[in-house]
Amino acid sequence: PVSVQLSDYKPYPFEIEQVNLRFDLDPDATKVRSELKVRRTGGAGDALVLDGEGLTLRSISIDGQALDASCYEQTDKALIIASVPDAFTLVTEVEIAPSQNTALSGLYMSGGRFCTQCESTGFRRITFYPDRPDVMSAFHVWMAADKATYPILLSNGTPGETGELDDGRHYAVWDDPHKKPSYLFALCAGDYDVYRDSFTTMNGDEIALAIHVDKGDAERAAWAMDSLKRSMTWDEQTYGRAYDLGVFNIVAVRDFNFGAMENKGLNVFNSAYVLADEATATDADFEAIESIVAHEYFHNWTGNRITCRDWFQLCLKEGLTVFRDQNFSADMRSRPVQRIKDVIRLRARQFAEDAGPLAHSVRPDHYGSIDNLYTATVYEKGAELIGMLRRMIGEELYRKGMDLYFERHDGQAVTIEDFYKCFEDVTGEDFTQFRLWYAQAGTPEVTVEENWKPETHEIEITLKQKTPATPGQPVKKPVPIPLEMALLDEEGNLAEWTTILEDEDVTLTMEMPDTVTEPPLVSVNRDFTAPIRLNRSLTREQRLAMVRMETDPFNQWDAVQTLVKAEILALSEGSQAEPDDALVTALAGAVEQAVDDPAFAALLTRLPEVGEMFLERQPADAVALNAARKKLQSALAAKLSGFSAETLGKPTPAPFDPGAEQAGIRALRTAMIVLLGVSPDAGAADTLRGLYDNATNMTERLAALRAYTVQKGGKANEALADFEATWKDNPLVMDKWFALQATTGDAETIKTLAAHPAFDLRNPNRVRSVVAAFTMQNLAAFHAPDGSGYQAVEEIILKADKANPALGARLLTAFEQWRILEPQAKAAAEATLKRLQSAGLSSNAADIVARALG
Ligand code: BAL
Ligand code: ZN
Repeated sequence: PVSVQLSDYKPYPFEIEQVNLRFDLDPDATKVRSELKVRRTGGAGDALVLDGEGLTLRSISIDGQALDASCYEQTDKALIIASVPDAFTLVTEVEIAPSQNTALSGLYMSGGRFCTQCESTGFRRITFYPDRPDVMSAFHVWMAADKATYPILLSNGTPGETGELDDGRHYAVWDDPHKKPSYLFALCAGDYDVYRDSFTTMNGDEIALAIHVDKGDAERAAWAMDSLKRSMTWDEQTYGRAYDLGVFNIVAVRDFNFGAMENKGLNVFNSAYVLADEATATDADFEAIESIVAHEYFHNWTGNRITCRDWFQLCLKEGLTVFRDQNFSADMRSRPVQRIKDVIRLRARQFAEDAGPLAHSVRPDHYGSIDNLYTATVYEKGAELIGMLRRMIGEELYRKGMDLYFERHDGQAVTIEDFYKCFEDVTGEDFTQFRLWYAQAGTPEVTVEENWKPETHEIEITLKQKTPATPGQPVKKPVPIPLEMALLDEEGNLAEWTTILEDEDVTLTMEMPDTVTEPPLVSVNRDFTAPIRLNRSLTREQRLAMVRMETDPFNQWDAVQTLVKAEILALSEGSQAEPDDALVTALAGAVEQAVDDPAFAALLTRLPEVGEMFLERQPADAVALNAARKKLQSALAAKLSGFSAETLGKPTPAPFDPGAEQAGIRALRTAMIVLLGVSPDAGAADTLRGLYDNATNMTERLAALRAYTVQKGGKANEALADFEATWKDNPLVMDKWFALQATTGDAETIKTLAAHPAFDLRNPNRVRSVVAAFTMQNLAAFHAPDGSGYQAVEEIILKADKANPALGARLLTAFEQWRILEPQAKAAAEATLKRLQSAGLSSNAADIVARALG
């Protein structure tokens, strides 16, 4: 695709003062009438250019006068009217076919109901419009549909008049008083069950809350509703932001490209992130629902009231809103555990992206396809940058800066520069160098060198930074890196401070009291203050001491991770035949010691995934890493067998509660179940089968089934069939069934799953449950040296891409690491990418493959 450049930005030369939309809904032929009140704000000679794709134009008029075909030009992407007055009303009528829309962008059908997805460029598939975020307007919507099939008609804002029409049709009016860009438009129509509640804001306004779900699913929306109300309270208490409409609607749909979408007053959610109860959802699901409901709700201020000037600024709303939802989750649960989980995700997804051919900066200066910019870098690294900002200026000034941002830019479409200007104004500081974090791709590496001087009781600490080259950015400048640091001995912290590493290197000299005769341990990047990779040449003894002496929970966990990674590498490379017993004993000891914080103890048992090991040493051999990981896990299982029996011997908490306390206990129980899956104990399989049969919640049932499948291999079919028979009518649970097999099986498993009658290429959740589960979480099979893993998914990806380019492109990102693989897998991956490239991909998918091969 042609690259779009940030430097080419020009304001739209017209203001759209009001948008009146009229929808006659029909799955095969929906009529959309759009009336735009337009006023020129740019040059007298500027043509009116409206985006539009796949629209059948039925009529067009200006101020009531039909336009002759010679007055306008229609291309496959736009409607261009060369000469227009300075102020006028444009009316267009178009026809679209939602039932044919498999891209799930624009207006489409899901489960027999109408729904929309307009971010980023879906609105142009509904009507002709300047479909860009800096054109903000007031929307008035009238819609009509068959009443029996579509009894509920929803759009943004507040509901107005409703009534009956001829032929069994009815209509509804919605008005959104807040000006918004087209990407926040939404419309849903169908027959739903509704879970209702209400919320009183800090201003005393009563808000009607409603979650619309499939028939029979209403009670499964209770947790999402609870999460919504807690989010509303949190945003009032933490950011002083109240909700601003009388109604807040959520609609759950099964076919959805994103996790959810923040449309003004009408959030549309992937049903996976709405529906949950103890029988059908795991604790991870409950946690994801809580954070995604919060994320979409928080967008109301960070994204909707203040939006992005252009899509290059996507991180302005996404990074900031992820930062907000992560802090909400930390407040709802355990802050250290949340931090560790956020970092696991960042390292697994964003660090990999930053180190590969798809690396891009948090605010890129060009893109080929906007759909491909919804990345871990924009979201997760974007969130880390806000976290660093807050650490550097402190909570109080951060809040002041945010207050100023909300006050100064309410109702505007702005840039990263506008955002940082608010913080410059409240702090008096200059953030020019800090903004390099937004412009430079790549994960900075910080090398730490220590020099203990026993004569003077001084420790010299040298910190050096270097950001590796990334595609198109061979040379990087130093960025400001805030590092929380401490010096530790057996008694605890000797000193604690924050260093901001601004230059390429700095040497700090710390003088210790005379009583300190041994070199203290240097604790760096506590709480993962900066999204960097640390290079340290510590001995195993020093690292073991770190596990024992660390006072920062993140760094204690990370010290364990570092040791474990070194062990997996040694085992995978054959420099060590068996896991080191001292290490396994220390690890098991750390787990047992953390038993009072079961969620943390569970994290200590979690060994780095194969993908997380890829950055440790290259070329990466997924098969060898997987075998090594399993060996270590098995040794840990043996070491913890007594602890495991004790943990699992206690009854699971009842009655079920999805909150952090019980979830922590279940996390430790499921960690023990995972270990049983690789336990050398002869009775492990039977224990797992018992745990599966007797589980009272999906968290433990699914964990037991998975571990049983790992233990029994192909002999687990009976249990898998039992699960399928029980849950065949629940698509979300069946997604888990597919994913479980895709993550534990091989290429043949993928072929079998793809041939299953319930495999549905049109449903992104189902496709992801097979393909993404396999390519992202089963790397030994995906990167099999004979190329069988690639072959297993190639055809499915091609077919998925034909129907849904956003999905096809996303699935292809799994190939991003191909260059660092061992030679056989590397050659097979390259050949697959080249075959795909010549097979006729969508432009979204072609963009990913071209960059991957680049
Ligand atoms: N805006 C797209 C979905 C999300 O990030 O909330
Ligand atoms: Zn978002």
